[in-house]
Amino acid sequence: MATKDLSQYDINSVPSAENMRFGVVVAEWNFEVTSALANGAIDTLKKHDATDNNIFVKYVPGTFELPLGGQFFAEHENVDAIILLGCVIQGETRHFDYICEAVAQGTKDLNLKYNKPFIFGVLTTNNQQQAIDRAGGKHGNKGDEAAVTAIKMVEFKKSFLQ
Ligand code: DLZ
Repeated sequence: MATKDLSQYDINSVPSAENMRFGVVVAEWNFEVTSALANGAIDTLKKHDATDNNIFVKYVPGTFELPLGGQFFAEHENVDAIILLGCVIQGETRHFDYICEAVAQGTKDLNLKYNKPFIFGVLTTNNQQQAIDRAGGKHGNKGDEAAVTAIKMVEFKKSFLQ
């Protein structure tokens, strides 16, 4: 996975997602950015053979709500991985720190609680331009990266169950 361009990866290193089922939770805050992340993630899942029938997209108000949205998916939908997409932009107060800390810890906790991949597709940037650059701009799309990570982690889990 590249660090400069979030969309650059070895296409042959990604297994087929033909029989995998994915939840995608998208934060509505900074929707110009998060909708681009979602488009990138969905396009990438499909590029690797996931079907529309196996991709379930839902929206939550903000990034803070992503872990709970992911938990609902784990409890009520038969999915192999859940991709959480958000964008937190630094403001004048410490709100940024609290949201970033909560969503990162919350996502980690979900992975371990459900023994299932919950992918951290959250941009945490100093300004809007940095976010746009990473949501289909000059640094690629973190949604693509999140989708590739989801597929790889589902395959990784499967390798222990065979
Ligand atoms: C309140 C807030 C602020 C200030 N900034 C962001 C942001 O940059 N990105 C984001 O996704 N959400 C933001 N929110 C909303 C919180 O995530 C959350 O929805 C509210 O605090 C309600 O729980």
